[in-house]
Amino acid sequence: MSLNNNQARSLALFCKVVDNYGDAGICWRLARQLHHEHGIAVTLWIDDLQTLRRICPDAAIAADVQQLDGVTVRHWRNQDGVFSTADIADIVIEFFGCDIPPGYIVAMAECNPRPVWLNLEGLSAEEWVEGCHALPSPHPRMPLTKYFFFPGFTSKTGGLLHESSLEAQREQFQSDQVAMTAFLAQFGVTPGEMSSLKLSLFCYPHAPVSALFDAWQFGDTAITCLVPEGVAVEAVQAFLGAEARSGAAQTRGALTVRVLPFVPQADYDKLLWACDLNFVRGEDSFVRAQWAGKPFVWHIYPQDENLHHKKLRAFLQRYSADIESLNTFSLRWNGATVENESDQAGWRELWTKFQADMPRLTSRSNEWRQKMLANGDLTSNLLKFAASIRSETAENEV
Ligand code: TRH
Repeated sequence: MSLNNNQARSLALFCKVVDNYGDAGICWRLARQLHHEHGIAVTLWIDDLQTLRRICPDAAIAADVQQLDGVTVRHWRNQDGVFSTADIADIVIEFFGCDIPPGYIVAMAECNPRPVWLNLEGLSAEEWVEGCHALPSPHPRMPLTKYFFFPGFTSKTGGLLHESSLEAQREQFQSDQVAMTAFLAQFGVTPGEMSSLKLSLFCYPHAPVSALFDAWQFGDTAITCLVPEGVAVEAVQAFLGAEARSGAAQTRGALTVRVLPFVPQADYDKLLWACDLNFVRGEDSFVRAQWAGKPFVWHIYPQDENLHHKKLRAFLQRYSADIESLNTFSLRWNGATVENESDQAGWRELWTKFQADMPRLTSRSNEWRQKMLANGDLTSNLLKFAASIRSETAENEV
């Protein structure tokens, strides 16, 4: 942990939860890392404490201000017009372009030196991201400049969130069969299921889960599919013939489906590490799957006019241009058209090809992880960028 003169000491992170868990999940992860690894005093302003509580069970849902794991968490409601320069952090981040309170911006403009103001954007593998990363956007009226900070997959972007101890924790867990078995056993996974092909499933409701369940059920590989509560509810209920409550399980043919509780964030990593294949979605679980060293399939967050299909293709182009089985499977999983696929293969065929490529996909996952690690982690990259803006500002003021 090192603090030089241009290193910020405080940071405010504003998070509006649009839907689901990713907004809270990413901000909570970033806030903790800023504090634990860089000694920054972090205030997380978040408008939805219920959602935060799903991923961080210690969060109180009725507290205006609370200390959680070293982070000050403030319930962001309508606290406008109540800010003075003393309230302003050295770095101010608006997550996914959420509008921070106008009164806070006015107080930012009155600070000397002014804070570094960043808009932390969503993750995309598209090429334009490199050109937009770190671009300044001067405020139309006030003496303030906001900078765009993009996560990404190349050294010309902000990189991906990755805690410094993650590699060691994963390696230790994955080399400890007893720990992995005990972890899964707490969810009711039996010794027989332990030796089957273990999958975790996290996707949006429109994924063709029932069709894939059919392929697995009538296939010849024993499969255990672990589904957190609330995920793919219709398909899971249809398979179980019962409510998709945590603890429910059913075996039909070669497939066992088991419903897990929605686990705290740190345990979600362990779930990814313990499974042989992970289905992930959105942004944060997608990134965590990339660190897990296991094959994964991404269900991307849907956008208007199928913009997400473009983003999915951009990722696949970077990740697996040469692995057709994964590309076809992923495109079909996301409802995107597959070029050159004359007759639409059924899920049984898609799965057979995918499964045959699993060793190759495992190697790809490990190569990719090394490549991503070489870009540096997002939190350190963000602080380096903020320090460069602070030193520029200081020079201009001399
Ligand atoms: O939940 P998501 O779909 O979240 C988001 C939001 O929809 C957001 O608006 C959108 O912008 C973004 O996706 C792209 O998927 P994501 O990003 O994977 O976030 C899930 C979080 O929940 C992640 O931090 C992991 C965590 N999680 C747990 O802590 N326990 C669990 O059991 C599971 C399944 C997930």
